[in-house]
Amino acid sequence: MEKQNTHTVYLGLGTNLGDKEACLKEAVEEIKKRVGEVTSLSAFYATEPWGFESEHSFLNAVCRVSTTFSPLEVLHITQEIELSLGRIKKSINRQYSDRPIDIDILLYDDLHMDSPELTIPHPLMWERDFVLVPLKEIAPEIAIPTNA
Ligand code: PH2
Ligand code: MG
Ligand code: MG
Repeated sequence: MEKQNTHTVYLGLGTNLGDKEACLKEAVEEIKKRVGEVTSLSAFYATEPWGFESEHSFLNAVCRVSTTFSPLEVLHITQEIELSLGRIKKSINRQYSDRPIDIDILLYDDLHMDSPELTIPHPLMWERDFVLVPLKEIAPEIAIPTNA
């Protein structure tokens, strides 16, 4: 069979409800089963809520995945994983709320795309230490754009 093209995607994971460590581990297991091989996973970082107020602190991580799926396919699969792990509300217009799991596509190869459904690179990633610190741990070669 012809080998399908594989792509490198970085996913940001975050949770601030329930058993956060179990949630992140479960999300990574589902990503392995449904998105592709997880070739790197950062440590889990305890972080304060960014961009909204909450009494619940976060646990964040970043993983690198080798996938044959397109960006929109990855989006839809990760949204299904969020739902299966109990995510009910989606953030709209940066109105954030507590959540058992959030999986965000940060980077997909060198792709830049901007559609109503999905923007890559993630438009806020360069402002967020809860993304940049774990990303730097697993991919120190990725440079932060100076005009981001
Ligand atoms: N996610 C947000 C908004 N704020 N803060 C932290 N610490 N971690 C997150 O994952 C996070 C956030 C939107 O998805
Ligand atoms: Mg998010
Ligand atoms: Mg999200």
